[in-house]
Amino acid sequence: DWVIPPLNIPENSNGKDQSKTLSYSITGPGADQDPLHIFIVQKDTGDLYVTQRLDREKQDFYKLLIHAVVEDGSAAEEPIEIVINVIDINDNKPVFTEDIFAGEVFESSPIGTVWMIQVNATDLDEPGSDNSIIKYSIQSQDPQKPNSSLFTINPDTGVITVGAAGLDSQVRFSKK
Ligand SMILES: [Ca+2]
Ligand SMILES: [Ca+2]
Repeated sequence: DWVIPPLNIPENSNGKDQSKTLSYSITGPGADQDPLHIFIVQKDTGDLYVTQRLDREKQDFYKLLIHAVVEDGSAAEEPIEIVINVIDINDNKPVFTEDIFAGEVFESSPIGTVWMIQVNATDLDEPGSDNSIIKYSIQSQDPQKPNSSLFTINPDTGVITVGAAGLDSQVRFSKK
């Protein structure tokens, strides 16, 4: 959505100017500069088109200048600057910063013991938006002895704690 400033037509205009054909063009990154031709404008109508899928994670806004020129070559109006914001959608999954987070915990550790492990993931979607909120949970535990939920993970911080008694050996923990 954008607002185009009003066009100025002098009073007492006999209308001759209005019969001239305007020719529209756009300049700037995304048009005639790298990345080329993401936006094109229809020369005679001024309709602006996007030619490909936009990726906010590559470029989150474009600033273009729209020029309107009378076809005899004289400038009709000052160029208009428009800013096109690319709205984020949730198209990136969180990715763990490590393939394996490994740690050690003493056997017989009491419930609530903070294991010296905090898993961490990042998400490329817009920071601070709902699209990049990360919640951690444990999907599975191997082996499932002496019970299947020896550990708990803080969904917000990724800190893993001992969630049940009965640790009797060194365990290894992966992202799965
Ligand atoms: Ca996301
Ligand atoms: Ca996104």
